[in-house]
Amino acid sequence: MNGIILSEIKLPKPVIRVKPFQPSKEEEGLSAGLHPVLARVIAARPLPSEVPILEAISPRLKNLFAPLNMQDMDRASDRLAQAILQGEIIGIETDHDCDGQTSHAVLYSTLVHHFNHPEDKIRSYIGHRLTEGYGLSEPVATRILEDVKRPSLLITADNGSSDEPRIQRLKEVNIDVIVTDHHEIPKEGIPMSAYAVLNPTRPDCGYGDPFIAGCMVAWLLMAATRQKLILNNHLKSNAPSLSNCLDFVAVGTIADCVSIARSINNRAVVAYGLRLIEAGTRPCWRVIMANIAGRLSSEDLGFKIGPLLNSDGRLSTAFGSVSFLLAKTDEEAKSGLLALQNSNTERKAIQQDIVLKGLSLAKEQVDKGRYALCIYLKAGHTGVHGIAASRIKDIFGRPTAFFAPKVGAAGIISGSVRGIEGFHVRDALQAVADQHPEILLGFGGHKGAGGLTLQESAFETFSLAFETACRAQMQFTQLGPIIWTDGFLPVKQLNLEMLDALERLEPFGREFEVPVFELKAKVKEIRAMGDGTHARVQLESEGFQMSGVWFKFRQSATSAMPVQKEDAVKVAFSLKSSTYQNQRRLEIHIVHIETLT
Ligand SMILES: [Mn+2]
Repeated sequence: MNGIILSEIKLPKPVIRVKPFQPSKEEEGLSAGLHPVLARVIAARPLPSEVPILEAISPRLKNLFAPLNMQDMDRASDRLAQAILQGEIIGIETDHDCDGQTSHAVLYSTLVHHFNHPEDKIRSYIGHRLTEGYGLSEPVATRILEDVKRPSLLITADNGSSDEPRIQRLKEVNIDVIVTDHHEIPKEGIPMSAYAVLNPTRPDCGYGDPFIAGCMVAWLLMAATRQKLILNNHLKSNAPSLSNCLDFVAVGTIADCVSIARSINNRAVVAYGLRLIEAGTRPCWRVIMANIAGRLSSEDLGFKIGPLLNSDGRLSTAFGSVSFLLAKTDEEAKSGLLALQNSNTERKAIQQDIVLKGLSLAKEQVDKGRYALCIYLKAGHTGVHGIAASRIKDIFGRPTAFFAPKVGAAGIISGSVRGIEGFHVRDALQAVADQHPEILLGFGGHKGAGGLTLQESAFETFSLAFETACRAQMQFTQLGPIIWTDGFLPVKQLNLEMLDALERLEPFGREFEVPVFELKAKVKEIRAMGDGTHARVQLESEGFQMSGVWFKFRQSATSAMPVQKEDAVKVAFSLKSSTYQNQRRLEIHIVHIETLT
């Protein structure tokens, strides 16, 4: 299978479809004075209905929900304040992904810079992805127990809700554990041995927003603790607010793919954090901004900064990323960035190889009529199978599980699952577990994504059970790749004013995607550029001529042209701008072109 090239695999062609929208929301937007195009865009995104529309689009920090409404927050922040006042050794435990890294940075920098806790009284623990797995695992718990400077208080972030047995081990030697997490509570309930469990998905949680990321839960703990430390006179009443740490929260929130529509908290912190990053408030942002031209967008967080930080945790521990985020000087940040760029390049090469191999296996399953795709590569890499699952899910428009051997555990494989619109990953895994309790060694996740471990010998059984679970859920779901759009945009509205108006809807992210529009046109010319996988396309529509850029329009420079001159087509596109000789110009970015017959 080595050496296979993408162009040998005939991939399904995406179809362009108008995303469903709520006419009543469109009305509300129009009455609030929104431009008709914006009102229509908003109506196709699930903003919370109880908040006035303009406030939901652009919430302020003062709209953030109060931390103390979270179940256990009072108890957790009292305990943390006590540990600070008494100079206890405090441990921070997080995963290696971007949400974990930024959570780590929030906790660490707040303890040191806001609460003046001595750095030698903070212990950092990050699970090694390949050898220690996710969460507060046995190896991580053992490391904590054997630490020469053992903490008396441990804060987990972005994990811990499913780690009762390890938390119990720590409790036995009087380590208090404050769990801060946003993953769904397991069937068995919250970890009873924890000192406190902060998790907005707890059924008894009064916070009111289950969509926040792990780094935001960690930030809320610190915000509540700040209030306690002011009451205790450890901090002055005018001590700086923790809003200057929302840069970290913004990055973790976007990278963790939580909803940017359903949560005004997420919208507010991402919008605020973006401006901190853009202003270069830390050495790490200053060196990153040197590589980004113009205004920083939420897409930059999602496609540039997130993957860069994540690459470190994929291949080793994530200490490199966390140290980069916390770098004290620009020099330190520069060398950190270089190391991250190298591991990102390595990650991309490994990923490309694995996606290619996975594609051909996936294609065989699609040809057999499978709804769900289950791929196991013996030579896979658990560090990138999440991204691989995501790519293959997009290409075939089907739920995808991607497996590789678990490092250091003979006969065990671990998998990442990614779902499509209208599908719940964790529910599907739960259905498999209910039907075959013996085969799943462990699993977790939420609606869009999940992970699991299996005996290698159970792979076939899992594939069939997962297929059954998917079919049960997706009776009415359309399979195959779909490009969702916000409807037709008249050619005369293709201008910079329109783009400026659309940019006021920032931040974009999951469930609040960058608007994509459609138009009908005739292809006047298509010309490959760059490495031959990008094209410039001349179009004619409603008597106007226009030109657009179509990135990755074909799999390789030798693949056939997907459209021909004079074809009547439907174009899905988004609006961007570029600056040339100080002149800002509108750019049409083509997402897909469908030939009309
Ligand atoms: Mn997370």
